[in-house]
Amino acid sequence: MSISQDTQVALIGVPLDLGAENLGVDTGPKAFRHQKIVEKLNQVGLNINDLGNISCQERQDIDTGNPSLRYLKEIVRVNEALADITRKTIQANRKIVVMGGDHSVNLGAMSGASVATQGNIGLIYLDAHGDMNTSQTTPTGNIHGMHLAALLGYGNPELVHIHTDQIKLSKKHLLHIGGSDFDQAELDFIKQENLQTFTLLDLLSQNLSPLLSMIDKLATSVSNIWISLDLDVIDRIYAPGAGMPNAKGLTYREIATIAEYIGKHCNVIGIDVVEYNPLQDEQNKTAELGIELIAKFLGKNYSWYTNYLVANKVFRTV
Ligand SMILES: [Mn+2]
Repeated sequence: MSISQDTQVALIGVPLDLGAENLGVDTGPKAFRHQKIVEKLNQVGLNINDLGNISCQERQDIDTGNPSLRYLKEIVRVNEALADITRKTIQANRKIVVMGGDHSVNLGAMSGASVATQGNIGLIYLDAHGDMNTSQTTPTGNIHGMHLAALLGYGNPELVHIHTDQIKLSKKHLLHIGGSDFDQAELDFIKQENLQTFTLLDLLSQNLSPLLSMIDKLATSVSNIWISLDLDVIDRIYAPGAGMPNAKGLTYREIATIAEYIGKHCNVIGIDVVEYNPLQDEQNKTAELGIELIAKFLGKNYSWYTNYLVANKVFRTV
């Protein structure tokens, strides 16, 4: 038996684009691997076990189904598979990183994590959008705008009941960060449910201090934290390869600082990084930033120096 200080982390790709209309996000996992996600995360002290991808059907091969819940059947099937893998990984005392795919993969990942931790879990959700519509309020029928409501117990029963019938996330244990484009129905839902949000306006008017207190409070009310990072929360200058590039997103300085703080103050057991669209990326910089933020959320330091070592094949010997 070998003794290792490294954190054991499973890595899984979910090349699903049926929850969105941004063609290209299905190639996210392949592009992350091309950018050497496994080697780079290993280099900073994470022991990565790449489990490969969950296979997803192509939209031209299946029916759209209900226009208010587009591609529901396949999205449910993929998320059931992801929930199962996520639950087993966490039950085996490993962490898990999920590469999307569109944001609807958060539903299966969080559902599996919630069951594995018996609901003792908080969700830190970084996104310019709310993703809190239901089939009644959705303007598009795209499920990547509904799964967060489903985790809280609202909306289509098949989405709410992924993996088990129980509600996966207590509303007290959600912290939504970076919102700037909520739909009216989402604003009403946030108010009605008294959900915790820290919007772009909060950030610009109050700086980071109130957010750090909110993170600390969440980290003391639950034992485990899941991170869901929609790359569109970051400004398009730094993350051009987001499904919906954002002209008023967080700066590198802001997102890197938030990720470092969370990594040092929370027990992060899993992360999904979603809506990465390599077709819109510039010199892979969005993928590179995604890899850096995963390392930071998991409490590791990640710098240009690490990249230098990898680029020059200076791997650590055990
Ligand atoms: Mn999203």
